[in-house]
This record gives sequence, C-alpha cells and structure tokens, in this order.
Amino acid sequence: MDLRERLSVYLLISGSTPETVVEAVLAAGVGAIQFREKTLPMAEQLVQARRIREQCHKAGALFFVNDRLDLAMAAGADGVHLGQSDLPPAEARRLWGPRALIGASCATLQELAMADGADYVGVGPLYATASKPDAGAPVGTAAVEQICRAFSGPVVGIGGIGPGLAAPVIRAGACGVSVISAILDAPEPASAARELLREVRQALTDR
Ligand code: TZP
Ligand code: MG
Repeated sequence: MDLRERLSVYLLISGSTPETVVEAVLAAGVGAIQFREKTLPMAEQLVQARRIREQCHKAGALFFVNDRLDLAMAAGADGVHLGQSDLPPAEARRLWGPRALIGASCATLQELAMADGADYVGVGPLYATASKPDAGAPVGTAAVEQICRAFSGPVVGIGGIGPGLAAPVIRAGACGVSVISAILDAPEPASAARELLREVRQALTDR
C-alpha cells in the first residue's frame, strides 16, 4: 500500500485516547495515526508513542508524531508531522535521514513554500473546527485545489471534516482526510472510520 492510500483516513489521537479505540479504528482500516499530545511529560509521551507505534505496525498502518522530531525518532515512528512553527521539513530530513516520512501543515501557497522537502502536506483548517482553537479561519476546499496544483506529493485535508464533507475534499484533489472528532467523538469510532473510508474511496473512484 502506498503513502497516498495509507493516508485515505489519517486519524489524530492524544494521550487520552483509549488503547481499545486505537485497536478498533486500526481494524476498521485507518491507515495512518498521528500522536498529537501537547501536555503530558515527555517521558510519558514516549511510553505512549511506542505503544501506539506497535499497534499501528501490527495493523500495517503508519505512525506519525506531531510537532516533535525528537519524540518521533525516539519512538521509532515512521514519520513526523511539522507545523509552520516547528522545525522546517528539510532540517528534519537532514537530521532523521532519507527514509523518514515528513509531513507539513500549510494553508496557503506561501506556507507551502515553507514546507519544501515534505513527503506529504496537510491543508487546513478546511472547515470550522472545535478541536484546534488556534486553527485560524477555514480556508475551504479551494485551498486544497490550489495546493494540489503546486505540490506533486500526497495532500490531505484537515479541519472539521465529517460525514459528507470528505468527498468534496477528495474531489478537490486530496488523497485523504485527516480527522479527530469525526471518529473520536462518534458513538462508535470504528463504524465512523469505516464510513469515512467508504466515502473517501468512493470519491477517489468517481474522480
Ligand atoms: N489542524 C488543523 S484543524 C485541526 C488540526 C490539528 C483539528 C482537526 O480536528 P477535527 O475534529 O477533525 O476538526
Ligand atoms: Mg503542530
């Protein structure tokens, strides 16, 4: 399975996400998980990250760490996801090596220029979201179209993507959707993941 396919449904989890939920969504077909934990002490984050890496690898999914190259490397992650205020992707590549998968966030073409060297980019917030209070104004699927024209690697949309909102993101050129609440706040996370995957695959087929 290539990177694009693995990123079809890319779930962001935190330190408080139950192990059983991670297990269930991986079994449902989530192809990539990002550990995004901003408050726990680093030693604890490392223990959790290693455990989630194991879960991902058993399921054949990719494991990424948000923001922190040091944690990603220490945990044996497949890659790191860097924001505009984190280490530049090219520096992360230089430190970690050619096999590491480097993801970067961008909302505009100017920000895409800062993401030079990334293997994939996340574009957003596309829609309004309560999951990231400092996310900025929604940029909509037009930003996905624009960035897909300028970046030849995989592009995922992020921010407020729920049922019915994934297909337009794929139609705009993305290979997948990155989500938190659509899966983790659903009554049955595994069913929500399956449904989102179905919507993404259908939109990819129709494209
Ligand atoms: N970056 C941009 S929007 C966002 C992040 C981490 C939050 C996505 O969460 P949700 O619940 O899928 O809107
Ligand atoms: Mg970040």
